[in-house]
Amino acid sequence: MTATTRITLVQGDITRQSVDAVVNAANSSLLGGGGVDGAIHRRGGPEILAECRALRASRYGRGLPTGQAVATTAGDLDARWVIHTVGPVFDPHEDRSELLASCHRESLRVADELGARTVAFPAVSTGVYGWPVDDAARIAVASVRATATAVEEVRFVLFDARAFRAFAEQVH
Ligand code: AR6
Repeated sequence: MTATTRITLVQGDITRQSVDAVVNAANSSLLGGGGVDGAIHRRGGPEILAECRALRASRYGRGLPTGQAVATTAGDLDARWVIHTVGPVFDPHEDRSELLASCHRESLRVADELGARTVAFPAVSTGVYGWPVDDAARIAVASVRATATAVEEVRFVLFDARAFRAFAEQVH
């Protein structure tokens, strides 16, 4: 982040946020799934999936690699773009934290390319992908702090109180 970047925290539903860009905790297929991915596609409507399919057909025939990020329209969400990133599956036997940091760095890089000034992130990898939320919060916040970006607000939107507390520990 830079001197003009603020990190804010909200407990709630990321699909209800008014921001320039919403980050999606996607999978490599870019074709949807459960969790926050399912919620974004449900509320955002079919335009998002249509652009994801086009990305698979053009740039990402083998899928979006873990740790990378790519943008589509935000469809019916109150946002301009969805930035899809693929978090690593947690593995207690292998340190994949650099890939989780990369998700945040790359999402902010894409946000800068788009000119997004407010970006909402979910707690990437902490659901289906099994990452312990305290550790994920530490990595996510450190990665944002270490990334030079023109984004003015990085808003972590945490679904439950447990995740909110984990992020609050890191930010305050
Ligand atoms: N708003 C904010 N956070 C949410 C919402 C929401 N509407 N819904 C869930 N969360 P997950 P992952 C939280 O499983 O672990 C998908 O099937 C949730 O409580 O969505 O990165 C993809 O297609 C958790 O804290 O993402 C992939 O296959 C966090 O979002 C896979 O899951 C992330 O949980 C990705 O797994």
